[in-house]
Amino acid sequence: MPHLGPTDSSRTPRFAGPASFARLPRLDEVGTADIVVAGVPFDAGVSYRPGARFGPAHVRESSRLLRPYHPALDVSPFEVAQVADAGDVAVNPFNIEEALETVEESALALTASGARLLTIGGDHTISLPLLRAAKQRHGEIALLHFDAHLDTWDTYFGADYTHGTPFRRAVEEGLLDTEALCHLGTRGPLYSKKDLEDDRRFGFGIVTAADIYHQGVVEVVDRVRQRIGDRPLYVSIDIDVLDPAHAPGTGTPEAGGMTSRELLEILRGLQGLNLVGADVVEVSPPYDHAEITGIAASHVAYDLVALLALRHEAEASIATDPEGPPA
Ligand SMILES: [Mn+2]
Repeated sequence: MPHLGPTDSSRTPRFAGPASFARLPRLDEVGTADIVVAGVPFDAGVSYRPGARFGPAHVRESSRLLRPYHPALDVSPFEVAQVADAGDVAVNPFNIEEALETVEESALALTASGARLLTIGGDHTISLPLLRAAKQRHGEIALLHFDAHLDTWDTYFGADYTHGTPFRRAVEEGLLDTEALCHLGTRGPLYSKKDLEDDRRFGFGIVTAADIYHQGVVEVVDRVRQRIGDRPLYVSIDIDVLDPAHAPGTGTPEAGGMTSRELLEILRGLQGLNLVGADVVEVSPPYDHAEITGIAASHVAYDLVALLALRHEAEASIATDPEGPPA
């Protein structure tokens, strides 16, 4: 059975009709999918600018121009896998802990069939329940965390669950494989040097935005691949990892970030790794201009879907042919 792909843009113009991600079918139109895209419109965990609750709708609207063939990865992700948009998880905007439970339960339900999940946030708080679900499915998880910030702080105003604390909680809860953790793109001022010491103690390696500039994408990809190996990998992308010139519409912007080209090239370098799930978070449309941030986020999400589809295709071909895919 061929997979149901996006709406045909030669018959229905791209700007017409409802905005699902990449104009893909809804999950209820296809029943089950190999890759599920879901939104989590939640921003009750932010410390500065709000607005990420409108992120999923904005990224979908900004994804109308995505086309079905990915030339850099040589894959038609919507052909090799059934990809579908599951809509938004309805989370409580007034109770963070209840919201986290809802996200975890939804992630488990959406992956019960074996589907891989790409989540569009929402603020970064949501990565914690997504990692809890991923741990239950795959065991301890390797993490590549693209962000201007460490997000391993302890508390804000006494609150444990915020968009600046998810990865400290994740380490404390034993969700992560502490041999295979890396931040990429960090920069900007910290509270004190202790922030870095704590972070190192949790097991994180750091590739700063300056490292990416000085070493270049190829060397960075090489370092990262050695660290991750074939462990089950989760990729979490805070859109503020991009310079504000490439992503103005976000909650806590910092100068001196990577370009969208650098981010996409690093992602393409992850081809073949055992990617089990991913998120793109912190898109805040009220601060966006001309869809700059939305377009960056939609392309980043498309590359993640392509990586998930390639992994799905490789595993499906091993399942049907024990000799494995042709080299
Ligand atoms: Mn973050």
